[in-house]
Amino acid sequence: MNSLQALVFDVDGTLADTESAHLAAFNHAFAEQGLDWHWDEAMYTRLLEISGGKERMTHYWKQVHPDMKDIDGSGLTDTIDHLHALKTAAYENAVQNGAVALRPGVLSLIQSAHQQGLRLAIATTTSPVNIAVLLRNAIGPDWKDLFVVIEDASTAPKKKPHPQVYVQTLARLGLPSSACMAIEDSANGLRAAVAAGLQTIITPNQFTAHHDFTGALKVVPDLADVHVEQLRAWHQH
Ligand code: XBP
Ligand code: MG
Repeated sequence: MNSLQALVFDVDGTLADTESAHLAAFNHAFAEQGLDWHWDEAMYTRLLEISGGKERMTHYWKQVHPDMKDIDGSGLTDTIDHLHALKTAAYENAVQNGAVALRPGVLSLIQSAHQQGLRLAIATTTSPVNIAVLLRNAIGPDWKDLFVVIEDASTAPKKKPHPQVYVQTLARLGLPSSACMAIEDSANGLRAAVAAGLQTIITPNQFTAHHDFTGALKVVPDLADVHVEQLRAWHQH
């Protein structure tokens, strides 16, 4: 029973290098709202230590503009919600127009794992629309047929490194953590998956290469040469 039965994929930074597109969308939303906020890559690399776009913007607001109580009369929460809606629309538009491609090896691993009967799940802190636009574009309109469980910001409000999204994914899979493996890109993601008892493969990217991946089962540059057989061999049960 403890042989490998399921793969649980993170989205941003793992399925695709999406964070540059997220960064552009945040800046677009700030400009659209008439704010003089602008996040550069160095700042965004630090801000990515906060999972969740709304949480990230709230953190920035409180850290950098603590004196600013609200914008055009609506309070902090309403303003953040409005900014996040603008950002998500901008991100969706960019991905729809081809701004992001899946990382090397991701599609072939998903397809071969599915063909070999492994159950596939998604455990992410991003918003559902972001998953849909990415995978509809990359896989096609029936992309959801490949995943038996999807847990995201709408179902798991406690963001990584909190393990909630992985704990809920395992519960819905109906499998022990020992029969599953997580694939992640960041320290927050690794901590969340390990806290839920999952062996975790890390594929770093430009925003997370400097992170501490202690506790990872393996750290590999990408999934280009990682096939199901390799994951089964690495899986310690
Ligand atoms: C990465 C995140 C998300 C994205 C932005 O999610 O932390 O917040 O940076 O997306 P993942 P939202 O768990 O897939 O690595 O603005 O929708 O949060
Ligand atoms: Mg990620």
